[in-house]
Amino acid sequence: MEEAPGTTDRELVFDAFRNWGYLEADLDPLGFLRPQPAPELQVEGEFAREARGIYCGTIGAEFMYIADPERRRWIQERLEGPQPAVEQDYVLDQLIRADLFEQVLQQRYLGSKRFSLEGVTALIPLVDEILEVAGDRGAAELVMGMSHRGRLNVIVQVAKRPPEEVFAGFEDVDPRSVLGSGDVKYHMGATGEYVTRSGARIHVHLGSNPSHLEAVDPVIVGRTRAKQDRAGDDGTQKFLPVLVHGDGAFAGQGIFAETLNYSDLKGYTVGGTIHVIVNNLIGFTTTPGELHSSRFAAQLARRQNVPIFHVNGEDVDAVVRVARIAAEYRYTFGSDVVVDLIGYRRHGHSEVDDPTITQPLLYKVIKDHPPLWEIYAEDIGADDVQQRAATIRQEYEAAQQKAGSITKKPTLRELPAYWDNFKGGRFKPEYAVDTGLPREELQEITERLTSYPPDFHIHPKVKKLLEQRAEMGAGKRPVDYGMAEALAFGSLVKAGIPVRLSGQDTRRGTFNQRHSVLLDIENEQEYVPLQHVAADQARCEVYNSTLSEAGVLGFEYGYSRDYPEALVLWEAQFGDFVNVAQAVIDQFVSSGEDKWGLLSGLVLLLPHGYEGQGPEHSSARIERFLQLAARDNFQICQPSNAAQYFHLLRRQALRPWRKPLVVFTPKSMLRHPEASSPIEDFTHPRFLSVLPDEEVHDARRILLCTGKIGHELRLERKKRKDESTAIIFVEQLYPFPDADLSAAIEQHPSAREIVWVQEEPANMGALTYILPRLRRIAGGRSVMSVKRSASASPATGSAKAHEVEQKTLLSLAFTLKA
Ligand SMILES: Cc1ncc(C[n+]2csc(CCOP(=O)(O)OP(=O)(O)O)c2C)c(N)n1
Ligand SMILES: [Mg+2]
Repeated sequence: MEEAPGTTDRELVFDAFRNWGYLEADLDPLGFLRPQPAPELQVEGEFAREARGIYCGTIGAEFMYIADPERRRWIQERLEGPQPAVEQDYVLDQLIRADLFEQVLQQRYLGSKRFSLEGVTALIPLVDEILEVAGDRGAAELVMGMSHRGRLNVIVQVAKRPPEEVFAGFEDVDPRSVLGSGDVKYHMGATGEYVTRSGARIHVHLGSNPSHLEAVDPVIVGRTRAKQDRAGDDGTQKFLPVLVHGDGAFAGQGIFAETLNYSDLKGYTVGGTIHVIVNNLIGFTTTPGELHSSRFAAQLARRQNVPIFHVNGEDVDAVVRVARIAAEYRYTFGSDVVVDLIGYRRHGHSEVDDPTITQPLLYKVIKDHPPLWEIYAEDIGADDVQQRAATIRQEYEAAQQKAGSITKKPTLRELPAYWDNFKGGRFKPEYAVDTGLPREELQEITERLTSYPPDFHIHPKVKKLLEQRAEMGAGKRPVDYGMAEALAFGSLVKAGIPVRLSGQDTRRGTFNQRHSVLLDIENEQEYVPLQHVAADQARCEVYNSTLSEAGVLGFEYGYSRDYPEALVLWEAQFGDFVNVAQAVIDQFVSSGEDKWGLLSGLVLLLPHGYEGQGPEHSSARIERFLQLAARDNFQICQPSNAAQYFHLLRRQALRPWRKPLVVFTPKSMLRHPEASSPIEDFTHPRFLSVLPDEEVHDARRILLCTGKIGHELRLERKKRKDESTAIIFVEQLYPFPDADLSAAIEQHPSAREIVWVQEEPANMGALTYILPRLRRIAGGRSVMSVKRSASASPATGSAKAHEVEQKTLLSLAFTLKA
């Protein structure tokens, strides 16, 4: 008779449990998430008993989909081999501290939100064990991102801020320091030093974050990458990223999936991020069955070669073991890893929320459920636990008393020294720098940018492009945008300023304009001229990004936050797609300084312009950026020629003022002679925020515009043989160049009419921003505007309709009467 498979063959039985054991594991401390019987596991016998003990206990591991057998074997050995001892007394202390901290907050500040950790308190020993492993591996810093749940507790227990600082947040001391700015206490970042049991000192940095769940993920990973790049070869050992997620957010928010997707990519990897899901099996009032289509929120991570360790949050020793396995896995394989810490939520979503309305049965159980430290003390037979608890409670009470006498809002964090030389706040004239370069230097850089090794088989089209660029640099042909950008990057890396650019198809350039990476057509070997500008130059990196906006923009913003000396740029494929990243723009790029006092010099390159390519290939939504502009929070520019683009990029890197820069970049104008510049313009001192009209003197009518339409207006003027209309380009929309614009207008004392001309519909573009400002400086002249009619969609889908519209705009610009 044939034997039932699996009952005698140890490996077969074990494989069944390795594959499916997590389904029957005992993971929910309150028992609501019931084991799901797996047919493969309905086997008896000694091996089955043994395997069940390992794979269906309080740890449930999902890892058999990992393609690399060595990684699977490594995990198997860790789970099936002898288990390291846990220092239970030490862990008990952490649990008491974490829970009592919440309880003191609850008693002292009844009715305030704190998003208590109670129910998943094992997070604290979990992170402690990660730090223990990291310390052994030479970690210098834990870079951590997390949202609301348990954050205040983490600030005290992990980032080691004195508890009185957190209490002072509840007292809301010093409100005058943050009128109109600042952020709520559970969003502010914190830094401190953690000393592990074995004596390693690890800097802990918990990043500031917005309410928008998971939006901080790419930012933390980008920041970690910048820190690692600064550190050099052992950067991934020294800087360890840990992201703490809610179960609802982990499963639901796409920006996390985007972040996970680039974890193994050269331009974005950080040698593995440890993800911890603080899984209370609820999101606000919503149940797991409503939050995700999978059994576990964590299963989103299965799309990649990432192991998932579910663990019952009330078996604290198992939590500590899993933390060690996860951290060692990250350090061994340089991979992301997920720990799914399953517990419950003791109170409502926040403490002012009554959960018995939406989860009456669950909360009946929770009401009678003892705190974790009591359960653990009993498990390990600690007898002095009440005494220990009383002592710890007294410590917190004393800290709470102390908070009452704090009068200045505590900052909770220190900035790294590399921020010492950079400024935020309002622009000051002393920040201005010259950005022009002598002809000889431009020539020298051009030679480096247009040459390649003698045995390199270059594509004939690229060869021609480089020949043209050589002529541009030599002054024999006007310089186009692609070359202007290369000259800017080349001159910066030559001066020791690193350049990092990423975006979709950015290495070649969406419009075939960049060609930053040359490919040998016989063997696809790469040659990057920008990496061969000078012997002691800084890094120049250009990456094709994943097909993501929010995730990648978040990453580059994060990178810029920890590399202020570098020029960091993100490019949208078309500016139209930037709205996919709107939360990152609203919550970080435009408001990070206002909320958290944190600066960034990130550059956004957004191709913009009405060229008949339809509603989604026309507008980068200038109006949206202008609406966000206040208190010099960022710079919004549209350089209308190549030299202006060159000066603008150099200005961004060379000024000590660190402000995000939004650049509306051209498409059809990239190689257009009208927008190309003579090489002399690159020797001029600086970027001009307004381009006055050099051709027409004392005009009767002034057309004011920004970007491509200005060039079209010039052609139209030529066609009309008009000699009485001046065309002025506003190159910097924000901060608004009042003085420069006034001066450009004053050059035409006889002008009676100023017309703002834009391609965008009346409810878009710069119109509503510019008109009131223009009226202020118009000095009695009448101010009019020419634009497309207000429209729900940015542009027509018909190329012919576009042409008709565009013609009408140009004609009206010259004929409209007040
Ligand atoms: C992008 C976004 N959508 C909605 C919210 C509102 N919100 C705040 S917390 C929360 C529930 C979060 O659930 P989960 O991720 O499980 O975290 P938990 O609070 O349970 O720890 C929601 C919907 C938000 N903050 N961000
Ligand atoms: Mg939750």
